[in-house]
This record gives sequence, structure tokens and C-alpha cells, in this order.
Amino acid sequence: MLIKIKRSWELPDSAATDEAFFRDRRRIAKGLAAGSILAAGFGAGLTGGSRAARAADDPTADLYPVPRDEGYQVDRALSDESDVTSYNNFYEFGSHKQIAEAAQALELRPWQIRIDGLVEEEKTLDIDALIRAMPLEERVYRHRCVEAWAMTVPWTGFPFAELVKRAKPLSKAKYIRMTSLADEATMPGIRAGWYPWPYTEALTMEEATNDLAFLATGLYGKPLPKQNGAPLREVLPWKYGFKSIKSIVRFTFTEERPVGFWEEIQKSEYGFWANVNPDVAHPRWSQASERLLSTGESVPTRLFNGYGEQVAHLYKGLETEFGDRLYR
Ligand SMILES: Nc1nc2c(c(=O)[nH]1)N[C@H]1C(S)=C(S)[C@@H](COP(=O)(O)O)O[C@H]1N2
Ligand SMILES: [Mo]
Repeated sequence: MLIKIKRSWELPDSAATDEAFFRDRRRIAKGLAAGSILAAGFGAGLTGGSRAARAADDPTADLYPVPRDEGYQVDRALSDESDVTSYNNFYEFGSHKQIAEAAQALELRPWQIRIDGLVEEEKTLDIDALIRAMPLEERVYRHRCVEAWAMTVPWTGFPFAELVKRAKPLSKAKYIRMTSLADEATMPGIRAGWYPWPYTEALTMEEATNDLAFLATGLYGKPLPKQNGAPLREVLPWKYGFKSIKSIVRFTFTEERPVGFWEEIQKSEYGFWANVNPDVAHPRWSQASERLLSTGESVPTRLFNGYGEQVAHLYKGLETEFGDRLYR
């Protein structure tokens, strides 16, 4: 069993806020003030309230809702919030869709994000300072799971490129690997499973800095629910859903292409690229159509999930090298 208990991002040198990372002084001041109030609140909660009561108080809740960027509208109706928050894939809490209740055990604070590997300076960031420093916006995106269900969701978050810029990667960095929290105490999937935890995913620097690549902190104008990958998850709308890794604790810049969780489990079914393509079947089912959450309607799947104009250029010429591996 491959279980990772030690969290390598929990370093003694972890500073609450890294000023060099957050250049905007005004935002830093706001973040720190809120942080101190939060610290006081947590202290009171520990002696008084239940864990559930404390979890309900998201320290970034005051930031929501944020204005929608109308440049990212799509031509189909939003899925119902109640479906998006109750039909989930989050294997850390179970290998079925009804994990929302179990996921409430996830402890969201304190939460730190480790940035390491091929960067000018490795860092550990406090999630609240990070979220407050980023330019938040709302984007409506299509989501297509490799299992052939799909949804349409208004995410709140910030461009992945904003994080990459501040991380100051070295020129030899070619890929970014992301790692989810793997906490035996709160995640039954990790205690019970033989999966290669922690969940990891990776993408190229060009993909991560593409305009569509998004890091979500919220959904439907509120902080991200735990079951949807709070406090920080990736959203890559042109790729199958398993690439959109949840509850991220670490971003590692690398020269070698990392092998993700699903690729390690079954390479022939879940490849590194995993770009949505209706013409390349999964070895066990067709990818030609998808079933929409909420309406149950079946609609044709689109190449790059309908985002070809923005991302097709990233894969020019790679067909000869990777063939249909680009699409599963
Ligand atoms: N850490 C982690 N991230 C994950 C998963 C997971 O099991 N664990 N499942 C993936 C899959 S297969 C999909 S379709 C989406 C589902 O996101 P949702 O539950 O918010 O709809 O999360 C992705 N990110
Ligand atoms: Mo998925």
C-alpha cells in the first residue's frame, strides 16, 4: 500500500505570509488583518463550539460573490447547484458519487500551499493570504468527466497563470505537478484503499499558463464546498475531469513529466494529456456523447470540450508523437 502520511509541505520554516510572493501591499494588509481576526475566532471555537460549527465559518466568505467575467459564458444552462454539490468524484472520501457528507470531515484551516521544485525560491503560503492576494473572478465553464457525465458550473477563482508568475519558475521547469491533501485521519478512502495516494496531477507550463486554466476557490458565488475540493482546486475545462485536482496542498515545478494518480492506476485509460475528444473512445466506452447533470439530457461531446479555439494550438504537431494518447 502506498500511503503518504508525512506532509512534506509542513515545514518548520513555513511563514504565514510571504511578502515577496504577494506584491500588492494593500491586499497584504487586508489579508493579514482578516488573518488575525480569524486566529482569535479559531481560539474561541476550540474551547467552545463543535468542529462542524467552526468549519462553517469560512474565513474568506466575505469575498463572495465576485463579478462574473462574461468572456467565459457557455451556450447551455447552468447545472443545479444542489446536483453539483451532491454528485461528486472525490476518491479520498469513497469511490462512489455520494461522498458529500463524508467530505465534511475535511479540515480546511489551517491550510498551507507548498510551492517547490524548480522555482527561484521554495515557499509555503497560507491559503487565506493567497486567496486574498489573487484577482478573483467568476467564470462559467463546461465540465466533462471521463465517465461521460457533464455539468456547467460558475466557478470563482483566479487564473493559474497568476500563481505561476508569482512562483517564479526557473527556465528549465517544463511541468507542474499538483498534490492533494492525503489525511488518513479524515479521509476514509486513504485508510481503506490500495490507491497510489496522494492524488496528484500534472500539466505542462504552456497548459498551466493558458488563459483557460483556472484555480477555483468558490462555486455559485460562495466559497468552494468541501466535496468540490475546497479550499483550492484546479479547473481545466478542455480536459477530462480527473485532471481537475481537488484540495491542493502543493505545486511542484519539474523538468520531467510527472505520472498522475489515474495514469499510474491505468495508463491505457487515463493518460497524461486527457484532452476531451468525442472521436477517441475510452477502451471500455464511447466518448461521443455526454449526460448532463440536472436535466439528464444526452448531448454530443465536443473536441476539447468546445474550447478548441483557445487550446488547440497547444497540441499542434504532437499527434505524430502521441497519437490518440492526447485524448485519453
Ligand atoms: N483529489 C481528487 N481530485 C479529484 C478527484 C478525486 O477523486 N480526488 N476526482 C476528479 C474527477 S474524476 C472529477 S470528474 C472531478 C469532479 O469534481 P466535482 O466533484 O466537483 O464535480 O474532480 C476531479 N478531482
Ligand atoms: Mo471524472
